[in-house]
Amino acid sequence: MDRTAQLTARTAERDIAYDPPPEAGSLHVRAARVLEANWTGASTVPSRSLYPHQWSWDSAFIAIGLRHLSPLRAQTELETLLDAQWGDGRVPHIVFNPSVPLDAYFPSPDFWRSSTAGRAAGAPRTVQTSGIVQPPVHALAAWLVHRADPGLSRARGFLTRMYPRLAAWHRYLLRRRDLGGGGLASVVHPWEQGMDNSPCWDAPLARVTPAPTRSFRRADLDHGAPEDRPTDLDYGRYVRLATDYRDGGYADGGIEGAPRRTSADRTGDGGRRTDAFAVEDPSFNALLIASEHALARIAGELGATGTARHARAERLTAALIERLWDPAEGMFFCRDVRSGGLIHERGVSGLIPLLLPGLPRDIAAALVRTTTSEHFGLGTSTRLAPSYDLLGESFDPHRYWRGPAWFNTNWLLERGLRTQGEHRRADALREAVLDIAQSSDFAEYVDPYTGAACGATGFSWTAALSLDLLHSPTGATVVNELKGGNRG
Ligand code: 9WN
Repeated sequence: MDRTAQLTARTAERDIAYDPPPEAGSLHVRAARVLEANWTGASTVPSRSLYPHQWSWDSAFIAIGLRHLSPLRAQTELETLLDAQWGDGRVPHIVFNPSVPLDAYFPSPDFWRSSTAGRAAGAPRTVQTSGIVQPPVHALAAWLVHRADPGLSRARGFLTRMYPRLAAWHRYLLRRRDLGGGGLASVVHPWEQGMDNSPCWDAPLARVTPAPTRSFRRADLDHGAPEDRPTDLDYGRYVRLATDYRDGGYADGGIEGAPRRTSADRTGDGGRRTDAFAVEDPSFNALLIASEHALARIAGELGATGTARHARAERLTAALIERLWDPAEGMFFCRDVRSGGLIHERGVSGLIPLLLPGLPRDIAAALVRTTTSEHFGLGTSTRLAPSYDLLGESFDPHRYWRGPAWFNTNWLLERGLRTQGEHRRADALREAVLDIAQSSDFAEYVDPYTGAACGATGFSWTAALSLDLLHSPTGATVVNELKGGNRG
């Protein structure tokens, strides 16, 4: 029996229904069907049409939902992803399925060439991956998955096997990606932050000379409406950045890495800059901090002390505030590491630090005000928070990450509002996620005013995170989960 067949058989044996069997047609049943349809035997694709491989932060969110259907499948999801980890600790943003045709998704494995271009960075030889990363939600997911069935987790040595890998992943981010020198991790490509086309990237991306449109073929437009997707100009820039990173052997220049060339370096191909894009993002770093708290809990479960990790998470929270908090605007902004300044675009990313247990009260209160202000309209003009400022010049209710509401960010905000004791607002947001996930047929994203579906339907994290909200007691907070306390 091959690995996939073994995993499928093991998973089938252990499928668990937590609650009394739900009625057919219920949210639980419909969400479970989406996840079943997108399951490949060892992991879950975000969408059968648009994203036919395994994506990193998608898998973490998917595992958080899957734990309510099958803790074994949830563990397997994370194990499959971390099996593709690179020697330098990075967890690649895509793990390619070799049975999917090359032209089904761009950029495909022959673009990234991980096993050759990534050799010096320790890319695996037997599995093809991308060379960039995505937000570190994995330790948080691993901890929540463990809590769903600690007996199974212990019997399988799940956390014992995950812990060193997750620790290496965080080490990579903190040592090799501290490009700004202030303690936070930088992203070197908009795809790394996960909110690919956010207006927050417009200024730093403007420095990047786009790859010619004729040099690549987009596969996303075969499945998605062009007006819902990034423009060709943005795609040209994404391709340029990824090509340059690959051609530099995916080398990083943090305190442990080889020195990176500065943005002034030229490659002599007509003005192309290397290393032009480096941004400290609030959501990416908040998720790293939440995951560092989770890693402390995992260490505790394994009989070690998590004190040093909790302390590091608190230090990172202080760095996040020092480098990215804008008290006048009442939210966090991205920092453009190359120009040195804050990027004054209001993206939903700047609200995600609500998730952090160590946030000072005044900052948490200001963030809640901004969430409900006319810029995001939560609970007034919108039921789900938009991905970008409703009043921003670049706002577009349908275009990728430039305004539509996404379910993963709204799940994070729901968890964040609860963490800050805002249960009434969190309850309303929970109801909205559950209603709109169903009415949109588990859309990838929706118009923030109407809830109309955009992008793909049957989207895995939409189904998974709805399941999580459906089954998590409303009184549970991430503080309890991350710093000790009741089960949530
Ligand atoms: C590039 C898979 C991914 C998500 C990202 C989302 C989108 C890919 C793309 O889809 O990105 O990674 O091709 O646009 O922006 O957050 O992980 O669902």
